[in-house]
Amino acid sequence: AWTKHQVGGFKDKDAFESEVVRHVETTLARSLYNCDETAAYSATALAFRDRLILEWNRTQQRQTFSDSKRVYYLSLEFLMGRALDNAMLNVEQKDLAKDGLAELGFRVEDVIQQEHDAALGNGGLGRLAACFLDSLASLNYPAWGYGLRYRYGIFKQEIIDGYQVEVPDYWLDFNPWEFPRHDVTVDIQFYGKVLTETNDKGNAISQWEGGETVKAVAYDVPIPGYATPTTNNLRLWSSKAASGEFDFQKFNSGEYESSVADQQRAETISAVLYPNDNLDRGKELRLKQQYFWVAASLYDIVRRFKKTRRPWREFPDQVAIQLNDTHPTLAIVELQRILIDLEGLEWDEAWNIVVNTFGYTNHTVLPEALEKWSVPLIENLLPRHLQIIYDINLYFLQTVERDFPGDSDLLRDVSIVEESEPKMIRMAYLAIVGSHKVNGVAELHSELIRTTIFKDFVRIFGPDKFTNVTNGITPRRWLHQANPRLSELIASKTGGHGFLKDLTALNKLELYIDDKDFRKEWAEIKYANKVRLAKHIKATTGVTVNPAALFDVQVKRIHEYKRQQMNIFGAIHRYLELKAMSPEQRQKQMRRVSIFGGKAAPGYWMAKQIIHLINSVGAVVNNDKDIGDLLKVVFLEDYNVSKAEMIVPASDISEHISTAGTEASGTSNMKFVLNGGLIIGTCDGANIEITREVSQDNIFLFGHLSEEVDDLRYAHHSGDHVVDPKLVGVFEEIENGRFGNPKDFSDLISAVRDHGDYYLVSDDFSSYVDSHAAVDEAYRDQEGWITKCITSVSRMGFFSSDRCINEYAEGIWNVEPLDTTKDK
Ligand code: 26V
Repeated sequence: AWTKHQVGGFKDKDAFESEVVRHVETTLARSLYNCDETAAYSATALAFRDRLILEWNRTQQRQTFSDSKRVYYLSLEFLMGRALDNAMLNVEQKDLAKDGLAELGFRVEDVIQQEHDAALGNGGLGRLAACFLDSLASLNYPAWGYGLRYRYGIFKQEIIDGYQVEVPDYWLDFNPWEFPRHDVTVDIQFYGKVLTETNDKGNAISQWEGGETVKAVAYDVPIPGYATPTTNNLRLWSSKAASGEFDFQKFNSGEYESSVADQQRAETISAVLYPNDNLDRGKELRLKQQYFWVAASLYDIVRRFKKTRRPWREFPDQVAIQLNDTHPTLAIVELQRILIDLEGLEWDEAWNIVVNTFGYTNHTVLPEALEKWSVPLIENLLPRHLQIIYDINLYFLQTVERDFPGDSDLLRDVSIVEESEPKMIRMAYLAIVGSHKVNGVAELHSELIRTTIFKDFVRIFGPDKFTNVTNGITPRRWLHQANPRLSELIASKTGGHGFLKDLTALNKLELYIDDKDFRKEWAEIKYANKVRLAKHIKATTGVTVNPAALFDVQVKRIHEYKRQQMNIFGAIHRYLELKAMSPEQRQKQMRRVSIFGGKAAPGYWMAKQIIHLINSVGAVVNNDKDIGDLLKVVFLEDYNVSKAEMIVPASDISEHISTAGTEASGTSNMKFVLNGGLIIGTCDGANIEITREVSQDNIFLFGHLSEEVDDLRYAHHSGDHVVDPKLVGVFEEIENGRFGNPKDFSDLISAVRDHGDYYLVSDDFSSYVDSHAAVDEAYRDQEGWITKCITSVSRMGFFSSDRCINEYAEGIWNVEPLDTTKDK
């Protein structure tokens, strides 16, 4: 039988140490005497990387020889965070590394902190992809991720005078986790024209002659599974100029500058991650990114399939491709093009293969986030693809006309081509038509897409094509790594670390709910996590917060639909109430720290105003002698994955307060509860399923339901829209200049008061305030609170991304894990 890390691990601490020393002295060319923490990090990372890559090799061999079906997860974003801690924990050798580093004079925690986050994503969608890679490897699925190797990840956020300032995130100076594969390249075409000829059978044969070629170079990132030899691959494509005679000629004929310019233009494709989340702006460079990445990935997948020498009809038995939102939808068109133009298959046979290969996951219902590309743009950049899209649409609309004769409204509504000026290609519709399964990411969201934005497609394809796979999170990073003490405490009560592989084992904790020592240690761990966060707050903002106060956290991308504005209005309301009290009354109140974090898209004016208001309120409240510890308001700069690992375990209550029906799932809600924090939230996304699991008694729900939203919005425009009186009081104080120049915040107020309050801030405000009062009362009873927390954690097993990946594997991909115990 296998010892778990026969290949990947170090024999012992000394073996690890000598590898670190070797890397310091040779790879880094430094002496041990001037080895600082940065060098210690580099050498440790290189030492672990060396071991991982041996396992990576064996995994690839095993998967190739077993000839099993592979999953390809196509995502424009992988929000990975740091890799070293995760690698150490997944190969179960962090203790050994800790001891080894200690002998060399370093603390493992300090060494880990040296690593730059791999921040190739915006928020939930990118982090979900990262959790999925961890689960796929941990469950031994043969799976690859495909993405783009951005030179700049999501920008770094600085807060200067209360305003967000964006700083570029150049992260590739030293990245030990990637392996350039200069031998794995694909030439990608753009522009050009389509040549159509008629062959001897009288069939039209189309060939695309590109006008411009860019080279895709593969960079591989090993993805270690937890406590398993499986190490999967994440392949990221980087763009560079296709060096050919053309360049060479230019160069020799003295056009040095223009040949350099060509190179830079090519490299621009993978230069930067688009920082919008939930907003589609239809920029040509973004379309170029999408096709570049999709074409390179498909070439790679097809090349691998061809090596098996199977007939094309077996492609879907070997390959499952999952589309993470519509961003990779061109893959559907590209595979059809490969099959008909390059491989000579008939349209119907090819299309059957395509549909059986792809699955599409929708992550949002917000109309402004649904991708559409203008026909002239596609026609220019990808002329052959536009023809194929028109043909896909034609055949699709023919089946609709056959099944629903004479329904011209339906034909117009479901057409992949929107008849606007200019015409637009609706990418979600193309993804639905080209996939065999479409899923939403939480029950409510999946129900909403079936009954609203995609309802016509349910009529056409039947209900079975549309399914739900509720999101999950990896307990390795979001419990074991982020909260090591809690992980150990849970292990001590549940019979070891098995819960990290089967999270439902958490239910054993319910047996200890009355165990005094257990409860005491539980409370101590939460307190210690709060102390650590309090130190970070002090060091980064200068604000002193009391770790005994209730920590109330909202960290996520800043967006009106997520309603950080309602949270800060609530904090202002709390402040005004405290100010109005007598000192005696005040002393009876609960202490609060209101903690915010998150990035605004650089062009999102309202989101930036929200950040400015939070900081302006903090500046007043935090320096008010009447208030002291009773209320602090802090904004944490540059929220990212590694900060989340510190913030999440320190929360008492976290806010998931989107307008009902707008947050597809949310995943941080799961992370907070798993770490022993409670939630205040709306009946939206996965909050609903969290409630089902932990029970109504252990969550603070408020606000209108998604069924009510349309009517409320309609009523707002009927003239008699009244703003909640408490909120009126808040607006008055802002407009009095209590928090600085009121003009800076006037758009936030008028969105609610004068422009229809689209996100229902006023409608939900009083129940939000009441719900916070209930939180205070519950927190006053510390024993009752701890009971709620332990009970909730014990019931969170469902939200492991392992459960989620198993559902995709069975219901969408039809793939099975590989038995890793069979190889010698
Ligand atoms: C859309 C677009 C539109 C084009 C420009 C750039 C861009 C970048 C990202 C997106 C994706 C928006 C969808 C999204 O992030 N959805 C989030 O997905 C999470 C994982 O399923 C889910 O938990 C969140 O509720 C959902 O908002």
